[in-house]
Amino acid sequence: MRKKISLIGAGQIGGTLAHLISIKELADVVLFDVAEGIAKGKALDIAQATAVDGSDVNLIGTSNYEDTNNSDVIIITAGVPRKPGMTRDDLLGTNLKIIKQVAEGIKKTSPNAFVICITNPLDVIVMALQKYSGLPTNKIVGMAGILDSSRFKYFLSQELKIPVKNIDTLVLGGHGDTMVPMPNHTTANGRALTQLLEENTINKKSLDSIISKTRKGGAEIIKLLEKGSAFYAPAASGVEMAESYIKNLKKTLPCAAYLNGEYGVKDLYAGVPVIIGSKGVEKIIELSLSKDEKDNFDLSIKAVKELFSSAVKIDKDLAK
Ligand code: A3D
Repeated sequence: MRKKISLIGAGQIGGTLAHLISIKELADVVLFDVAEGIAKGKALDIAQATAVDGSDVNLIGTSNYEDTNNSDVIIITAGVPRKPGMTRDDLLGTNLKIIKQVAEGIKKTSPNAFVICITNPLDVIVMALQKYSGLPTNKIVGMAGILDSSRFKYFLSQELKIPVKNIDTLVLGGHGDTMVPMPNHTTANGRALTQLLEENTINKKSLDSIISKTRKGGAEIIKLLEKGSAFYAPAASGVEMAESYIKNLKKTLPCAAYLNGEYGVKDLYAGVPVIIGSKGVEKIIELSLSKDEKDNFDLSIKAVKELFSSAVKIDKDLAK
């Protein structure tokens, strides 16, 4: 039987997710949104595209949680995106309320689903989603690291003039201005970036500027779009996580996962490499970090913890 993916939020990312899932024939799709017309309209539009794409999946749009019953995967993008000049943290109050409603909806209808959250501010919202819904921590993850890594890869590929697929790298930590690109865990054409630095194929100044561009990658797009934030690369990243779960690919992917002592962090969601297979988050990979990387990672964790404290001040239910 075909799998079922429900997309909570049928906005820019939700619609793109639906089309990608349909093109890949990964699952039947339920597009859910409080704005029922948007969900229904996009489902109908993409369903008509299946005739051209040659894909065999069903799509429906709805504002009724019952239609998402027994989903295999749920991807959440419900919430407001940033406007030019805003930080992700500015979205906290509004998106926290929305995520509480979503948690109520999905825990009743799909308690066994693998849930991928994309709504910002990512690490704190995914943590709140887990607390509100009570679903197991290995079944709730946040998407950010794949996107941040894809930005780092893209900027490096432009600088080194090699195809993006020949670059392997990771961005860890929280999905905010303190995210941690990892030059020491980066290879280009199979060669360590540290080595390329030593032989001056890339210089320190260019690398620092690439790291800064990666951290500001989302803001650059928001400024250009004027309305809304990035959605193609975020959707592609969400689909990679869903596919690894549905097909039990056991890929190692950087995701916001629940840490229970790993990396010296307890009871917090943050970006680390994890293996995603049919059991959800099957393993957290603990990399050895250099002093610099560890210092930056700790700084990023501190920022996530501080924002979670602000969330608890907004809603005392999160203190439980
Ligand atoms: P947008 O196009 O505005 O879509 C959001 C949708 O959520 C809208 O259609 C709303 O009607 C809907 N919505 C609002 N409240 C509810 C609710 N209670 N239940 C169901 N649906 C609701 O935004 P978008 O798709 O561009 O972005 C969605 C979220 O993803 C935002 O919070 C962004 O900041 C975030 N985002 C995260 C990343 C990461 O890497 C983590 C990247 C890009 C965007």
